[in-house]
Amino acid sequence: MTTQLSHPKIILDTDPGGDDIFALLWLLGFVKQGLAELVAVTSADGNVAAKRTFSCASQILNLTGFSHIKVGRGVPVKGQGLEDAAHIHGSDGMGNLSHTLPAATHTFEEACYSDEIIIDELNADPEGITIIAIGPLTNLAAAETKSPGILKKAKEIVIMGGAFFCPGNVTPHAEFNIWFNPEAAQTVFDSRDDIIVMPLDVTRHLIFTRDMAQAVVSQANPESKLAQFLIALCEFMIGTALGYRETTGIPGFLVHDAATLGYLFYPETLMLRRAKVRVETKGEWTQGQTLMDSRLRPKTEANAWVALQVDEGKFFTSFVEDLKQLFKAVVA
Ligand SMILES: [Ca+2]
Repeated sequence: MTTQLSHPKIILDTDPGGDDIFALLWLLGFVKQGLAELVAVTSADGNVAAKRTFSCASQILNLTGFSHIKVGRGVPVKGQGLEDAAHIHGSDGMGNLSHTLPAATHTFEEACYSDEIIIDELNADPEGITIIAIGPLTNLAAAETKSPGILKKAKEIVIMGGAFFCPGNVTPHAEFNIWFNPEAAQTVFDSRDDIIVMPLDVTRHLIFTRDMAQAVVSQANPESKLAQFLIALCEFMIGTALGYRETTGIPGFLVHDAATLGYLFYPETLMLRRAKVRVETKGEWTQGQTLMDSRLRPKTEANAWVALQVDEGKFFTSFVEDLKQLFKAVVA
């Protein structure tokens, strides 16, 4: 495990998604403060279809003054036909709010595929780039399949995915990102021995509330599109989270994907366990389940560090304060 406390160069692989948007905004806040560099956003098929996640990423970059950052188009998932998560995130992945924002400036049809961007960037800067993957792992697996060994060239790979000692969120046993493409997830876990994992075990404690949203926009121009968007997206996500009883009745929603950035910038908020992670790719009832051996025996061939505890108070103190800085700086 390499802890990066200064200026990481990041590829964000994402399937926006309400919580993806919060993670992207947090990351852009670090970039704005000169604490990180965003090399590319590689969009992925997942919460909604690839074309929508692409334009969502483009719209958020455009809104925040980062339209120069390249966006990759998601690699199609084999055997498509899985249920997406539009019922949680809205049919546009943005709480049905995409029409309130400036249009996308990147063109899906002309964009490079996400796996090509990952391969090219890792080859151009071996050991220099951290991949934050907060969607199904289709793009990363496609890169590894096309160019075996390529994922080892990343400085670090941090993913949001899996559920180890708690229920899943898409089936009783599986978390959405892993369940959506279990073979891809297994490919990524096989690619190196130090994958950093933020599973539901920690992200189910990360409840973002209305009060936090109000704090984030408190010093921003209240008329700005960004401030209004954040408040409206928060309301939409709270509505669906309560409907699905994800927050045990607390009016808030889970910012699963933001856990990855918590790890990178505030590692003291998390406790990680060394583990051999396996993905169920053949289960009748357990497809996409993530497993680790918890027996008190010597472990061999560990492939991951899995977060199992989070100090959510400390986590949100930093999350809200950093977002405030971004919202103060962006006037759009
Ligand atoms: Ca996501």
